[in-house]
Amino acid sequence: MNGNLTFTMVKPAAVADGHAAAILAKITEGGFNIKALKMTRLSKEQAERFYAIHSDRPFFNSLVASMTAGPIVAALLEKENAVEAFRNYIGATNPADAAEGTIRKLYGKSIEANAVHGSDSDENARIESAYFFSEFERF
Ligand code: FUP
Repeated sequence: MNGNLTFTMVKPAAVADGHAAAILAKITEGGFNIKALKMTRLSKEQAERFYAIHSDRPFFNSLVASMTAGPIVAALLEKENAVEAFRNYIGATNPADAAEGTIRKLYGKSIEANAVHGSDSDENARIESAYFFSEFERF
């Protein structure tokens, strides 16, 4: 059975462009309940660990630089079948390919500055949210 939690980050470019509040509003309009929320900034080490699966890819250094360029907004989200529902809601990785009305289509600027992260599995949702939130910060 699929879980009911997923993890998201509003990425630095979208925060810098002033879209954090609009993106959070869109997330709640989509029926995702915010269980934890934090504005923070990733260190280089944190970003490298977060995207470690991509460490051999040519875009890795650029991705880490973009993810550490400014503050992010991290959130733990709840909805039935949360991981799949949220990935559908944000749209394709490349905003150019994302469906109309999705968060990445609305607020993404490039494949790297694609507005938001969304966990790709229940296990990663647990691991990623644990990076940012203690059990006392989840409501
Ligand atoms: P997603 O699960 O949709 O976030 O996409 P991926 O796990 O495939 O990509 C992880 C991150 O790498 C995304 F933020 C986008 C970025 N990326 C690039 O910057 N260049 C690429 O060619 C592919 C992905």
